[in-house]
Amino acid sequence: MKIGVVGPGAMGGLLAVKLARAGLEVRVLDHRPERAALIGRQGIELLTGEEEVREMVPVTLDPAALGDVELILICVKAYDTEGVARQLQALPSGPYFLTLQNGVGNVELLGKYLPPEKILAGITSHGATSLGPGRIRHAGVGDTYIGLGFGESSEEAHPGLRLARTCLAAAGFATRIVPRICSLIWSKLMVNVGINALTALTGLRNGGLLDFPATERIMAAAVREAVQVAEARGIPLLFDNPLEEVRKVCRQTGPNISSMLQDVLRQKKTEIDYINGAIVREGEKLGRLVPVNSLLTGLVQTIENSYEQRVRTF
Ligand code: KPL
Repeated sequence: MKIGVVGPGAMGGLLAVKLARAGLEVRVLDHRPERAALIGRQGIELLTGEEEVREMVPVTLDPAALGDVELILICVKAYDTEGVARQLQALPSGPYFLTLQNGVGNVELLGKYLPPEKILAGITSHGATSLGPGRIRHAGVGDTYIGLGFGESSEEAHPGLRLARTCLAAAGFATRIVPRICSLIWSKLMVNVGINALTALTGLRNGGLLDFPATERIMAAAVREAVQVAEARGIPLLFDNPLEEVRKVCRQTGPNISSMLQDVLRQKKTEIDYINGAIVREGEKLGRLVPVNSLLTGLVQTIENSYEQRVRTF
């Protein structure tokens, strides 16, 4: 089976290695020439506990090289989704596309350019940390859920969902097909709303957020606003108590450096606009004030736009 992986960052790199080791024919598409050249020379190194493996995977900068794959895993940051979708729209083979990205809005962006019936979406709680270009730590095993990007289906018989589940299972990602992926994407959004911006602003690891009453209060307020927006939109969440779920993830991933804090530490753009920023946009559409999410969004946006100007020492 031929599989494309777009974006060999933490999650994409992890999946590329796992799929290749399971015997699937993997092709990786990158947009960063230096990283692609490095991976082409050295492969991708994956650290799991004490174990270290290196897998040579073909990497390309040319989307046309994915012309004959059956499934493409979209693993880029949310702000690159639209560019990738535009590049992939010309592929002749009509593959399925599966997004496993953070945040909301990715399915809709893919749907602007790619056939909606070919778009699959999912969430995973596998943890992956980028240790540098082509070097990834598998930081934790978790559940993975997939469903149709558009519409609802519990169809175990859906060929795209079955194909995606088979591939992910081969990679060691135990995967369940669910009828309404939108609920899951929003449920994961609650976790990211409660953790990512706060860790990026405070520099704390996920677990550290629970050590301080002030961060706990802000987390509770941000999640409350997000839950109200989900309710107003009629999106049922998986958890009876979303804040307790966020706290649970903080405990379970205590030593983890959230993806947004990793971005800020590397002075990169973050996914704030697709996480807390998405709550702000949805709140505006509904005529609801979400002041805590607005504040968190504004502060992280300021950081990501001012790396050059920031005072480090004096
Ligand atoms: O998804 C994550 C992220 O860092 O983006 C969490 C669940 C917060 C784990 O760190």
